[in-house]
Amino acid sequence: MRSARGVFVLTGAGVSAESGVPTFRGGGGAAVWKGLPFDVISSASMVRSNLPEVWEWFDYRRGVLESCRPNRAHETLAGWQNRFERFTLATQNIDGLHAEAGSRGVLELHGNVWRALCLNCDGREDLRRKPSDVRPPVCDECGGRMRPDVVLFGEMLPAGVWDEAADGSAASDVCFIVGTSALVHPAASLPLAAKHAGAFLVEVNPEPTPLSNVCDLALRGPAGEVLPQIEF
Ligand code: BJW
Ligand code: ZN
Repeated sequence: MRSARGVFVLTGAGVSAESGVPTFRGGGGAAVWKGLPFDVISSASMVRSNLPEVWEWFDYRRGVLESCRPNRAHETLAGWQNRFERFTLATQNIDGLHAEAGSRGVLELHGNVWRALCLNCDGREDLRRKPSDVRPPVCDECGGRMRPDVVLFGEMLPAGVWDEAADGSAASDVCFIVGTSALVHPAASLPLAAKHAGAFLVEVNPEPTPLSNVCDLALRGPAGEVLPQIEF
C-alpha cells in the first residue's frame, strides 16, 4: 500500500451491511419482496410490464435506507482517496453511502436509488430535492414517465461510468474487492482486469467468492472491522 500509485476498489452490498442495508444474496436465502425474487422485480422486463410495482419496490427500499448511515468501512475508504496518485472507487451499490461518507467521484455502476430517469428524454431528477407521491413520477422537462435510475438485470451499465471503472482497474497496482458476492457481471470482471495488469488483489469478505482463488490475499471478516485495521 505504501508503494502503490494506483488503487482500485470495487464494493458491493456487504460494505453497507453494517449500516443496516440488507444484502441481496447474503443471509441464507434469496431476497424476496411480495413473493417476487429480487431478480424478477429488479429486471428490465418489469420496468416494461409493471412500472408502478417497480416504483413500489424502490420506494420501500428508500424507506429502509432513510435511517441508514455510512459505517467505518465507508469512512475508511473515504480516507484513502487522497493518499494515492490514482484512487478509483467503483460501487455496485445504489444507496449513496460512499458519497455520504465523503468519497468523491464514486463510480456508481448500478445507478442510484435516489434518482429518477425519464423514459422519454433521459432527463434525471433527484428524488430528495423534489419529493412527490406521483407514481410513476412525471418528468419536469418533457412530461414523460420516469423510472428509478438504477441498472437492472438485462440493462447496460452507464457507458461513461463503466469506462472510468475499467480504466481505473487496469491502471491499478492494488485492487480491493469488498463485500461483493462477485456473481454479477460485468462488475465482477473488473478485478480480473486489474489482475491482468499485474495488480495485487485483496478480498475483504466473511465468505469466499468466485474471485477468491484469483486473489493474492483474503481478509475474512466484516468490512467495517477489517478495513480500519489496514494501516500504511
Ligand atoms: C460482507 C459483509 C460485511 C456480508 N462485510 N462483506 C456473464 C455471465 C453470466 C451472466 C451475465 C454475464 N454478463 C452479464 C450477465 C447478465 C447479468 C448477470 O450478471 N447475471 C448473473 C447474476 C448470472 N448482468 C446484467 O444483466 C448486467 N447488465 C449487462 O450485462 O448488460 C449487458 C447485457 C444487456 C442485455 C442483455 C444481456 C447483457 C446488469 C446487472 C445489474 C445488476 N443489478 C442489481 C440490481 C440493482 C437495483 C437493485 O438494487 O434492485 O444490482 S442485481 C444486484 O446484484 C444489485 C447488486 O449491485 C448486484 C451485486 O450484488 P452484491 O453487491 O455482490 O451483493 P450480494 O448480496 O450478492 O453479496 C453480498 C456479499 O457481501 C456476500 O459475498 C457476503 O458474504 C458479503 N458480506 N456482510 C463484507 N459486513
Ligand atoms: Zn423527460
